[in-house]
Amino acid sequence: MISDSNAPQTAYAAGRKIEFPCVMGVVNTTPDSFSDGGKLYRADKLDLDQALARCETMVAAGAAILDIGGESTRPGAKSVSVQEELDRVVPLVERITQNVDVAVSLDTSTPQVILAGASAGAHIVNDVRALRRDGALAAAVSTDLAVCLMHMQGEPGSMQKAPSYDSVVDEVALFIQERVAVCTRAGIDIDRLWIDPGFGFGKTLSHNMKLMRAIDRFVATKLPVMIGVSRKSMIGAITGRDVSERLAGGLSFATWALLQGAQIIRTHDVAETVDVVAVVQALREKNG
Ligand code: PT1
Repeated sequence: MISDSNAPQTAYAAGRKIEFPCVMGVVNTTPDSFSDGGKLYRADKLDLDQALARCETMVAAGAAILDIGGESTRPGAKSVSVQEELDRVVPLVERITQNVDVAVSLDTSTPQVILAGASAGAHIVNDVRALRRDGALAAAVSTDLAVCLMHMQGEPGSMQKAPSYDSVVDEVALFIQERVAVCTRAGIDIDRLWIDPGFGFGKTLSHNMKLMRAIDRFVATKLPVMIGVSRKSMIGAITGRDVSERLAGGLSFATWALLQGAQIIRTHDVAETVDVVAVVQALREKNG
């Protein structure tokens, strides 16, 4: 029942050791995030002090990684200019790496953000487009960042209009396998690669549930598996809850994913998810 996988228990990201399983805290620098849009804004500008305070709270709560995003990728989100994304992400990454002991992830598809973020001390690039944007692969190759390759069908603006698969698990697994091959051929060491089935990215509830039931198949690749379901509409579709009331649903999915061997849980609710990780790890202790 509790999978005894030999999936990796640690990874190195830009020289920083990360122990699995772990929690990645979501830090949105966008004014239009689906769950906490604009809370870090004052007079239409990202408040860096307030953003850093949010980061420190998440690290105190046990986040091993902070995911810094300057482009909303929720369903229907609008794209941003490169300059706007740079302005939102890079100063905050600098502040974090200079002040907080935590791994920093760039939630971006933009080559300029990958390069500037790496220079600012980031450790991971988390790309919902799996380095398919022009120049992104070359940018990642030129750094020593770990790379999370996520599956998405379509683009955020339209991806939920008509998601369609013959076999969603096979197709997502094949896509990830192909992107892993592209990355390793381009010179990214396999030890730098993480994978994510991309919950809610061009998927119906049924697609999401099929993927969730098959997490062990992604774990079997031996690459660290990341799961992001925090506050998403798939929880709302099951529980009937509004976005502010989806904590228990998200923790339930996190528990399931961890028991299947998932390594990284991406969440807005760090303290609660850290407790879930602790309980699952306690269940795994054979001598306890
Ligand atoms: C994710 C993820 C992400 N999710 C990774 N990065 C988002 N690696 C941003 C909804 O249905 O799962 N993995 N970066 C946020 N995206 C969404 C998607 C937010 C769907 C909300 C929904 O409500």
